[in-house]
Amino acid sequence: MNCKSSLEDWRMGRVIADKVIDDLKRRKLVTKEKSIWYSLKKGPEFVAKRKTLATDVTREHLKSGDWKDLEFKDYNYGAQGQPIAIGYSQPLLEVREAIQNIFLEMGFSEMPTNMYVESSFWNFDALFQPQQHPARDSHDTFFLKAPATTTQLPDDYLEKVKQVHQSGGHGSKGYGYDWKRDEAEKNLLRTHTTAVSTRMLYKLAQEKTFAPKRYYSIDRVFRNEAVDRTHLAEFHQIEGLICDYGLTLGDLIGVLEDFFSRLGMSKLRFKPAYNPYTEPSMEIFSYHDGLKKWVEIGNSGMFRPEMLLPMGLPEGVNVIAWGLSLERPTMILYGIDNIRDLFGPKVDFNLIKSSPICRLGL
Ligand code: FB9
Repeated sequence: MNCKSSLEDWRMGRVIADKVIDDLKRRKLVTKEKSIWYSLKKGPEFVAKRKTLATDVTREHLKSGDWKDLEFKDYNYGAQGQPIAIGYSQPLLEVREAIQNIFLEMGFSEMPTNMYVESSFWNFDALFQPQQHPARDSHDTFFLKAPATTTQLPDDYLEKVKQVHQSGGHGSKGYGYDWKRDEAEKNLLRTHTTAVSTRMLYKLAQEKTFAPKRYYSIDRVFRNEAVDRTHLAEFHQIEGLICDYGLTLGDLIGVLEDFFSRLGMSKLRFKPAYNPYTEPSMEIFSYHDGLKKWVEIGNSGMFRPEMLLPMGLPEGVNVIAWGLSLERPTMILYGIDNIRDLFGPKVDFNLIKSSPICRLGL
């Protein structure tokens, strides 16, 4: 079959065998081209001049009276309303409010945490944290260049703190090192809101008659730490403390069970831990059904007598306290994997807009 006759066939619209086409293609005499054709024809609604459907009865329509022969567009009851420009609360503030309400329901009052800059004295020394403790060097702590030091430390109390560090007292032998005032006067960005707890307990000790107290704080703390998926150089610390006669470790465990059950965490485990300012100390773990694992949810302990007695708190008064972060529960509750998506310059606003109301304890 020669190509002239087959092309003729094609022109006449006769079917050409595939084999022939393949042959012609192999000899590059023809190429296959796909073309799509549409035929347009009038639809049922076709009109020469489209009538615009009115969507509103306007003043002009009423005045001109032409509203009588207007055709109105059907109501689209499914139409979304204009998005209302409302504010959105940062997930962190949502969870902060929920946890604040738990503290208030449990009879706690908030400590004033509006001072990010603190002296080493209230942040470390008053907590019986020795001056050569690793957390006190610039690898872990942001020290201030200006004002580099503070001048407002209560001298008599400072003397007592010096004594207890150098030679102990109240049954403690202290650390036996040469305590330096200028080290305590160094200003820093507070590394924990426990610095505020110290100030509040000292103030409480100055009152004529001792009254039991329940305090809480939720605010920013700063640590010169390596930034990673769950850690930034600053985070929000949540802290609770109860100050009263004869408080025991059992009371601490009891109040932790109560507090965390209101956060929806019931199965708790406690692991002995160490903090310079509490003895005994415990890390707190909770079994998280969603994550199917035990999660470390905080730290806790009983403030040492070497911290409380120099303040002037009466013998027999104990202080139980615990702490956790605000970012960790918020990340888990909102399913946020990287802390930088939750806090800081890289937060994606749509996450804030799309984040549902925080429901704790469910
Ligand atoms: O928040 C932490 N974990 C956490 C808390 C809640 C949570 O909720 C989920 C919804 C279910 C999940 C996780 N942590 C404390 C534990 C860890 O994340 C830990 O690795 C990191 N910690 C921070 C400090 O990091 C350097 C969290 C932060 C922390 C640790 C200790 C304290 C406060 C914050 C404290 C304290 C304390 C101890 C004794 C007396 C007074 C205060």
